[in-house]
Parts: sequence; C-alpha cells; structure tokens
Amino acid sequence: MPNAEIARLLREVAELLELESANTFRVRAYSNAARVIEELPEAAATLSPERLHELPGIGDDLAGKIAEIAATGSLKLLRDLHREVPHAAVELLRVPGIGPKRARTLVDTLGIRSMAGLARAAKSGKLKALPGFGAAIEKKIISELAVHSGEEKRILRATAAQYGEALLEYMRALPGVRRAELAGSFRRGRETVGDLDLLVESSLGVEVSERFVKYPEVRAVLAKGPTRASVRLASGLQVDLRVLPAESYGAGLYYFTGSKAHNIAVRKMGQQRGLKINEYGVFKGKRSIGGRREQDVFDAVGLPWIPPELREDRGEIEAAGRGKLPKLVEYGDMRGDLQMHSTDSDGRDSLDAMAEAAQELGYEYIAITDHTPMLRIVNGLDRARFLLQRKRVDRLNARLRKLTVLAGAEVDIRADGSLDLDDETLESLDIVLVSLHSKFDLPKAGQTERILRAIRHPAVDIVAHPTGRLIGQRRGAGFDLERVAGAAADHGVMLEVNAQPTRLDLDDISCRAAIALGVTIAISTDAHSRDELRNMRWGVDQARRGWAAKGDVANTRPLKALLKLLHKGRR
Ligand code: DGT
Ligand code: CA
Ligand code: CA
Ligand code: ZN
Repeated sequence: MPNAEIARLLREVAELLELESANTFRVRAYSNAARVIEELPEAAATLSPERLHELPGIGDDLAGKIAEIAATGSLKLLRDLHREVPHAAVELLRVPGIGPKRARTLVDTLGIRSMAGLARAAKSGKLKALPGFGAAIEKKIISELAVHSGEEKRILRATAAQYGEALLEYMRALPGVRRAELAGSFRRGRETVGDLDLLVESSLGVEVSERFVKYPEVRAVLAKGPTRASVRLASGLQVDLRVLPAESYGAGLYYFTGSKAHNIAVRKMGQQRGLKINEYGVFKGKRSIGGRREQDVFDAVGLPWIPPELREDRGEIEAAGRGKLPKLVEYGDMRGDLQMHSTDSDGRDSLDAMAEAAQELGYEYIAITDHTPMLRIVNGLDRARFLLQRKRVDRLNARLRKLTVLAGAEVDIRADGSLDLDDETLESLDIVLVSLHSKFDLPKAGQTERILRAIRHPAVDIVAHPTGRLIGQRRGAGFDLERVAGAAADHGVMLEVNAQPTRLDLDDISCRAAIALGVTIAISTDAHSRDELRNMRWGVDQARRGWAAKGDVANTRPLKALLKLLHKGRR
C-alpha cells in the first residue's frame, strides 16, 4: 500500500473529525500524521510498530491506526465517522471560504448535498442570511465555484507517482511480465495527471489483466478484455492497462506516451513517407518494419529520439528535425538546493538537520532561506535574528567537510514592491530570495510593477515561486511574464522553478519563455523538513518540460561558479 493511500485515509479522518467539531488537537494529530506518512521515504506499511513510534507526532493510537490500514486496507474509525457525518459536507470543505462550521450549516439548514446544490443556493442569494455567512462570503463562494467548475479532477504528479510505483511493483511480481512502465502524461512529466496509463510487456494472455483487476486497491472495474483493462482505485484515480507483445512494445510505449497532438503530427510525417504508424508498430503496407523499440518510430520519420517531456507538439518536432533539441537537465546534474526553511521560521527540522540531510543527498551546497518579519504566522526573522543565524551558519560551515551552507532569506515582497528587510541586512546575506505571499489579485499592471521593483533591488538574487499559484487551489499572481523575465535577465536575477508538488512554479510554458529571454533558472525544493529535500525530482521534471538544459540551471554549477551569479559575486 503506497504512503499516499495511507495519508489519504488519515486526512479523511481529520476532515470528518473537524466536521464533528472534535478536539482540535485530535484533528491536527491526524492531519500531521497524514503529512508525515506522505513524505516518508520508505513504505509506512512495512514499518515495525517501534519504527512507526519514532516518527514525529505518531503515538500508540496513530501507530495502531496505520498498522490497521496497512493490514486491512481500511479503518474502522473512518467507517464509523462516515455513518455519522454527511458525506456532502466533506466535499463542501474543498471550497475555499467554507470551513467545518459553515459546511455543517449548509448541510443542516439548507440540506445541500452537492457542489451543484451549493452553486444554486449561492446564486439565489440564500447563503448570505445564514448564521456565520454574510454577503462577502457568498460572493467569495460564487467566484471560487466559478474558478473550479468545469475543471476536471486531476491528481498531483507526486501523488500519482506513489500510486503508480506501487502498482508497477505489483504487476512486475507476476512471472511472465517482462516490463511494466507508466506512459501518458505521467511519463511526459506533467504536473498533474488525469489518469495513469500502464503498459505491460508480456506474452501471457488474459492473466495480466486478471491480476490487474485484482489489485487490492481497485474499487471498480470499468472495462476488462484480454489485452486491456481500466479500473478506478479507492482514491478515485483511474488506471488504464495495455498489454503488448515484445515486437509492439516500443510502438505502444510511444503511442500511449502521447501527447495526442504530438502523435498526430508524427503520424502525418509517416503518412507522407507511405508508412502507417500505430500502437502496434510501423507498417509499410501490411509488413511491419519496426515496433520493438520506441526509437523505431522516430527512425521511420527520420528524427532523433525526443524526450517524453517535450512531446507536446510545441515545436519539438521541428527542433528535432534541425538537430536543435536541448540536452535537458537531469536530476543527477543538481549540485545544491537554493531554498529551504529551518525551525528558525516555519521549518520542522533544525539548520543542522537540514545540512546533514543535504550532505546525505550528495549536495555541494544549500541555502537556508527563512522567512522575514511580515510573515508573522511563520515566525519570520528580523535583522537581529538573521545576524544570529549567520553566526550559526558560519560555525556550521567550519564543521562541515563536504557541504557549504549559504546564509539566505526568503524576503517578502510588499504590495508596493519594497522588500521586508533593511538594505544592510540584505547586503550581509550570501543569497537573497524574494517572493509574493499576499495580494495575488492585484491588477496586472500593478503586479508587474511590484515584481519589477523587487528585481531592480541590487541585493536580490532569485525570485522564488514567482506566481505564488497552488495547483488546483490558487491561481497565483497575474503579471507580464515577458517584462519580468526581461528585467530578470538584465539584472542577473534568477527565476525559480519551485519543486514543491503543489507549486511547480514557474510552470513549464513560463520556464521555457523565461529561458528564451535569457533568464537563468534555479530549481529549489523550498523544503520545510529534511524529507522534503527529496522533492527536487519534481522540479527537475517541470524544468525539463520547460526545455531547460543543464546550463540554464544555476544550481547545476559548482559552488564557485554559482557564487559568481549571486549579488555578492556580481560586483
Ligand atoms: P491525462 O490522462 O489527461 O493526464 O493525459 P494523457 O496524455 O495521459 O491522455 P490519455 O490518458 O487520455 O491518453 C494517453 C495517451 O494515449 C495520449 O497521451 C496519447 C494516446 N492517445 C489517446 N487517445 C488517442 C487518440 O485518439 N489518438 C492518438 N494518436 N493518440 C491517443
Ligand atoms: Ca493518462
Ligand atoms: Ca488514459
Ligand atoms: Zn514562500
């Protein structure tokens, strides 16, 4: 059972407890446990009770619950809660502006049972009169519903990876399965997936799809045939299976990797050469001339292999034809991580623990970038505390052998574009990140000016998570990317591709546009715990989709070369 599934069940308990107005500590214990399990590098289902106990915030009760999920796939507490709390209320909680109290009110007084029901009630003005609501809340709910309606349910890449990897392991355990891989948008590195597409190479017949539909997490079988099947997992994620023989595997992998637009363009090139390309192979008349390897498809149309991340029909076919494909950055190229938090602000691990974890990952350098005073809720540091932290960083560096820690900050950009830290302190830091944490909805012109002003400050090195979007939750700031990237390039300021699974900000298209304008990218995890340092791979995937080569990414450089890019080295 993947950690994501255990985490999902624990989070559901927390939500239902919240709706029951249970003790806040109890609610928080479950949501914390969900987070801890989700981030765990090893499979929680395989841990001994003693090891579970060692995890932060997991006591007897929670360890028992986790063991129960691992053993039975579900939880009695959750079944009981589902009997007590109306399910509709859980769904309503997902709307920003609706907390547990309001969700209960909507269900109890108006009998609302669905999102559609909520939308109707809001539009007919029934919400503002309810206790604890009001006109402003009603308006907010209407606009939130408008943002999210029509949006298909897509699952975050990092979550899909956990489900996908567990399923791959299960399928690979069947003797006769020679290869199993995820294709589709997942293989293309997309930040979210609509469903997973699982490809299996096997000469077995129906045994493969029979094993697939017996996967313990399958809740519904949507289709089942000898070489294909579709299921829905308990989490709601759909998985499509295709079984292919060795002679078609490469062509099938190519076809089901997509994107559809890319496939169609390549198939057309094949047609012009009198070839038919489909999921079974490349054909001249009735005769197969390839299909065993993915490269067979590219060979047929005279192209070099194109990395899956670029297969979107956004110019990659022309670039490949002219031999101008970028050599994309790889995870192994990363030499450091330039954004993370410690317990000094809102991180969960100490400065020393973060450094130790980074050393274990084999990094040459990291930047500690805690928050500034304006972000009071996260215990932002003021000048005095930054100076103290610097002393601790110096002592730490004297002790460390392989790793260099840069003393930095993630400085809040105020609404007028000024920075939330005095110039002298900014100057004293090795690295300065700036970012938006409020006022995401300023008009475009004002938002652009705000960021430009921050970029022009001589101490600034990186604009972190530039738009502030949260995937599926918050749209983020709207600004003129071309002007911002142009100014960043002129001032030697980098733009970040934030590797947190819910951020991945800049996104792929913006990353590519920024690089084309001469911007250097930094890929950073923004880790708030040692385990989150492992999120780097999601940022690398996003940057690859943004056509980033190793040379476009600052933290692929050795420390000395990196330092030359920073404000201190620029002068
Ligand atoms: P998703 O699931 O929405 O995140 O996106 P994909 O790209 O994984 O789309 P999906 O699961 O519908 O299909 C997987 C791949 O199969 C897709 O990327 C290309 C291929 N495919 C599906 N339908 C067609 C089609 O009608 N024509 C062609 N040429 N390819 C298709
Ligand atoms: Ca898919
Ligand atoms: Ca699919
Ligand atoms: Zn931030």
